[in-house]
Amino acid sequence: MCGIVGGIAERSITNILIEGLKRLEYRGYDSAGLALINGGQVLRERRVGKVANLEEAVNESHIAGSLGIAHTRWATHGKPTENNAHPHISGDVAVVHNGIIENYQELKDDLEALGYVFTSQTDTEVVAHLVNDALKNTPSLLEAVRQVVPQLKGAYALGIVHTDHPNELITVREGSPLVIGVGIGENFISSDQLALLPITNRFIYLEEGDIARLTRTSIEVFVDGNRVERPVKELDAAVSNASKGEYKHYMLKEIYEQPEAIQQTISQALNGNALRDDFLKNAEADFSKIQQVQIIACGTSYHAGMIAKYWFEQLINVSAQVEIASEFRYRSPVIVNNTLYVCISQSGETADTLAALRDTQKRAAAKNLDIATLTICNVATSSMVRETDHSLLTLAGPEIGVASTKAFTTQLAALMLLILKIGQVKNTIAAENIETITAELWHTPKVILDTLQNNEAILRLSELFKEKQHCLFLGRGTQFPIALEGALKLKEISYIHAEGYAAGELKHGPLALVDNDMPVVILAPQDDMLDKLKSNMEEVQARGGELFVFADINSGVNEKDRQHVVKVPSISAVLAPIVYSIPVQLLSYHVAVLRGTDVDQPRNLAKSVTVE
Ligand code: HGA
Repeated sequence: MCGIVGGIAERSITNILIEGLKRLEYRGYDSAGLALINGGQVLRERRVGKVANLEEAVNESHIAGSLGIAHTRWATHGKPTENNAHPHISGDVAVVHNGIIENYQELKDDLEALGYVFTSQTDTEVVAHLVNDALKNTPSLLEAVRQVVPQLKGAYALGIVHTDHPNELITVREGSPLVIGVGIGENFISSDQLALLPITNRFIYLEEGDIARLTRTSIEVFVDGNRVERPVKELDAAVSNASKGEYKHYMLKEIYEQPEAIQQTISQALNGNALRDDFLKNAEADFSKIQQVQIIACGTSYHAGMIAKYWFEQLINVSAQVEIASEFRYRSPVIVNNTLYVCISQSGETADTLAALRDTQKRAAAKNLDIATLTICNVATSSMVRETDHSLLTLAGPEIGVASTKAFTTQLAALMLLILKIGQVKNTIAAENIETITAELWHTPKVILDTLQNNEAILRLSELFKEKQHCLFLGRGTQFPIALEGALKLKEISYIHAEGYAAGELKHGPLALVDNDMPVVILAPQDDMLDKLKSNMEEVQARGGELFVFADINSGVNEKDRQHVVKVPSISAVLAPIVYSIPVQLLSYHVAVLRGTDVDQPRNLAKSVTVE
């Protein structure tokens, strides 16, 4: 998604802006630009493609300035061209924008009637012209922005500067993330604090509807024209720890970080083989009341939610539903009393999930319903954490690769902890079952480490995949969502068309696709469904399909003609989905590397999906 960086300082901030944009590259983007205010002029450079292209242009033009805004664009309105790249300028105003102005066409028609000429196809450009126009009525840039904001429909974060206002940077947060980085004699804005970590660890997290005015030495935040105080929070040093180290890609590093990440996640909740007394203590009253659970999530997080549905019902006898947030938010769902709504999102900013949450809260309030909300995410300071009653952090550390790996497996670990806690509060799980599962959770990092030993074997299998056009992933029970996740990973980073299916569904359609050229990946842990799964494998082989099986060492599934087997260390059936995520991640990773794709920043995708 688009990234914004801006700042006002005593020194030239050109390099800070470029460095900030580079740190936002993980979000995915198609073009980049920056504008600096210097000597009563807007100095602007924009380039299609990587931030490196912009950096080259800036190095050539030597533009400098102590006030400026910069942007990485992920196009929603208008192609990824230089003209559509931000910042957009109208007169002496320059604007960067993250989000969508939904009523831009109407506003554009009005502005054109007033004589404003548009040089891009973006929705963003209307903001620049509107601010320019509002400045006819007021000398104050802040006031002009305040007049424009009520005219904008949609979700947006903005950074705005003006040549005649060299001592201020105006920013707006309305539905898209934005933080202020607090410095000494300098202040900054960004859509992700990660961009500003080299300069500060002190942040103000703006709230929806906030407009802020930054000078070199002050930060004023306004809501409806009134000054409000927003606390400055100091960030944990651990958050700043994001570099590739010895690994070729962030994704590979993050795959290998999973044992530690899971250990971190479970350590916050467990004391030996018991849940800590203080774990989700404040949620106990809510948990005792709830009758059912509704999980809302997108993409990989949705797959984590699907697995949790099996677990909720099988382990603690609590009914659970899971739905894709972009559907849930628009289908007028019936909000049910005594339901726990669980949002799952790596960033805690996923636009659809956040909107579904807000819509649920609104509907519940309108009917006076008693519901509880809980977030599972990786960012303690995120909007979702702030806006739900309870939260559970995945403690995976920053995840930079667009294809989620450690965020997914730590979500699974966190969901299991949540389920055990709810079961304990509601007394629907026996104490010895909690003990058994927690003991297995502690053991999971070691099993993942052993599973990672298969890296070379999986690399060899990837060679057989690299020329393929299509692929099927099959699993049963909690391996069905892993099949979906495996297919998603392969699609995302290798661009091979892949489908995940519940293996029992094979004969209801997808079997028609199977031929000599169709690789079929099978997830075969040691569980009650293994024999049924073996029959599904026979069905594939009988039609000439080539099997790639990730199978428990004791499963009795062995190599044979057109059946490749990677043996996975034993793990309890219940936690097997966590472990079987690893081979599908490695397979996708190696296939993508062999195909020469941009593994960490696959085409057309963004890390944290903060627009619809
Ligand atoms: N709508 C704007 C900004 C897009 C954006 O925020 N993407 O994440 C544009 O298309 O330029």
